[in-house]
Amino acid sequence: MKKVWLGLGGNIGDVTSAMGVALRGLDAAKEIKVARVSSVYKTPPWGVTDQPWFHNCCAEIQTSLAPEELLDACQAVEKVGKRERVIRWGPRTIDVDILLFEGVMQTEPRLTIPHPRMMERAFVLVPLAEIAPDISVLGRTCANRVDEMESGDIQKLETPKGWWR
Ligand code: A4P
Ligand code: MG
Repeated sequence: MKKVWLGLGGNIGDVTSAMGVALRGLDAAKEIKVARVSSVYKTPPWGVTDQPWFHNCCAEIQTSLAPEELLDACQAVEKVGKRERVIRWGPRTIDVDILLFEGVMQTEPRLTIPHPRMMERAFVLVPLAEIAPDISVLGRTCANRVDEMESGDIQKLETPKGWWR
């Protein structure tokens, strides 16, 4: 089993429950175990800024799947959340990205690991730092990178432990 970190988010409808559906869907696969999930955060839109705020969280999972197989599983649970791809970086019900995959670095059109934009995104790093502050990406720890970012707008929501179950 390999450790993998996922980033989840969306800004249409009840995103917290859509993220719960996605995480339970992944956890139901026999090759995937959801090990830790961060709190839910309300985050200002990054990229296309003229759209509603997002809800985001990060999760640590363990999996025996290969990276591309895990991407298939993530895209399958996105479909359950009725995600429609319309505008790049635009509004979405639920998006599940693979951030880091233990022992894997690759740049392929279908799957790049580590996620190419994760280190510039407070909406990824703030929840990730909650569950994995010491993890390092390209020589930088998550917590250390968050410290130098503009992340003051991000709000941690009061979510009970195990909110996603
Ligand atoms: N792909 C390549 N690498 C990966 C990876 N590590 N994980 C490919 C997942 N997918 C990966 O993604 C396009 C293709 O990327 C996939 O088919 C896969 O083969 P997509 O999800 O279809 O398209 P997208 O999400 O519109 O584009 P992109 O560039 O992935 O957008 P992001 O990076 O997901 O950003 N602001 C806040 N506050 N919170 C957010 O969650 N999200 C976005 C979307 C923009 N602004 C946001 C947020
Ligand atoms: Mg995406």
